[in-house]
Amino acid sequence: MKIVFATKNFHKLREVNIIKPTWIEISPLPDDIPIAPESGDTFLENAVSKAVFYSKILKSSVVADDSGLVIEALNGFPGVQSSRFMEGENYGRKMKKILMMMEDEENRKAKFVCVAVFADVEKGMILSSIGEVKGKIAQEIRGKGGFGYDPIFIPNGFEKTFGELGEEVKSEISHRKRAFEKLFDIIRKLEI
Ligand code: ITT
Repeated sequence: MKIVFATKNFHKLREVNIIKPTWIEISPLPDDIPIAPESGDTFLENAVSKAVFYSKILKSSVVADDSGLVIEALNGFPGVQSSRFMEGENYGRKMKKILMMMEDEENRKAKFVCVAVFADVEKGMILSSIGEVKGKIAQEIRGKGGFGYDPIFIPNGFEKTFGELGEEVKSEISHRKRAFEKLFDIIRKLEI
């Protein structure tokens, strides 16, 4: 089955290509396509918005992902704002800022959340699935692997950050793996 992964983030595309089962063929968005609106307050609203927007334009089956880092002591921040927080700045600066905000904080609990959505406007279908990985915020930036906030996130059961653990471990336990595994399973069972 052919599905377009509606993302402008090539790291996500790479990760989903590792996660996906062999019966699914993922293709990227064409380069010259407009950017979908992302004005919702929730991961679900934004993921649905992206998937429906691109399925309508491309007239095909599309998956999209809206995801982010949710920090308990910061009331869920940066959450759905993960990408837009300090927009234009690099992730080194964004992570430093988060570590400063967490400086005297003993509660370092955090999780990565991913909502994966399948949409096919012509078939009138939307399916969604959520995946989470719980962990904590490190005391400093560690590792060069992954992307985004990976170098400050330590998943439960490990001492290293996602930035240090590398894509083999991340692709087994990540929020994205959990969300897309369930989503692909539903798609298979429904025989779309
Ligand atoms: P698309 O909307 O085009 O898919 P995006 O990067 O803007 O790309 P989001 O709006 O879903 O995607 O924002 C997700 C942000 O959350 C992402 O840019 C990272 O900052 C963070 N994030 C999500 N998943 C992550 C992961 O696996 N590792 C590190 N950071 C992650």
